[in-house]
Amino acid sequence: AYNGAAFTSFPHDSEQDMTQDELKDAVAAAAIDEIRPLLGRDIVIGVGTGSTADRFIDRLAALRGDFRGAVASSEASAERLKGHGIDLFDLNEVGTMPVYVDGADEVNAHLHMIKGGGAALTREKIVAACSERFICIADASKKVERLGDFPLPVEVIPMARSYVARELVKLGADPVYRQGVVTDNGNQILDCYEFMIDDPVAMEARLNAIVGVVTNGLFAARGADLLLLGTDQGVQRLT
Ligand code: ABF
Repeated sequence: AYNGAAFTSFPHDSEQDMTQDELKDAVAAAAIDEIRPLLGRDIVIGVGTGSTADRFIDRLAALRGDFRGAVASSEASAERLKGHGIDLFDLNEVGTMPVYVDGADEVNAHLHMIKGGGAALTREKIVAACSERFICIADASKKVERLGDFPLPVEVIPMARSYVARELVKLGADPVYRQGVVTDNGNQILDCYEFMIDDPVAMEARLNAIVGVVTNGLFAARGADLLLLGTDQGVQRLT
């Protein structure tokens, strides 16, 4: 539910709408404020993937000395973190982390998300599972009533691709093979078009049960704990 009390206004001309990039910057900055109290010399944080997460990574650089390092949810984010001199850790060395910050492709009022537009869904779901709090950062265009306008990505073992696609058709989806994309785990992606999702928790489990599916892009069983949503009126804080 929207927590109306927690709303940060932007110091900008209200006559002028902010660009999507400005909204992404605003939520990245808000996420830095949110995690600052959690940081400490022994703290490792989870860091996500995508253009919004990139802005968070760039701002994290200024806090480099205040925490131990990060676990990245993709090779791309790992490179960016490294470029800022932030130490990277293997998740197996770290255990549970206090917080994971990442973007989303769609998010609903329950803070269920569709993720994986950038093909990093499997590592994102693993890092999220190992984090006490998931902070989702997104511009207002990502907020939806019902998940599914954004094609739901499903990561599959390559030899199972056609089988999984047939199973997805039975569920009502129109799966399309994302040509030329190999995930960080060496797998392939099917994007489910025409697939509006009424019960994200049930559908996440249903898709996970298809043999050959590695991960699906529904983050509902473990959704976000906090959504920082960039709007023209300010950053909304939804829990
Ligand atoms: C990651 O990056 C993904 O799960 C999602 O697909 C994407 C969002 O990217 P952006 O912030 O560029 O819209 O969070």
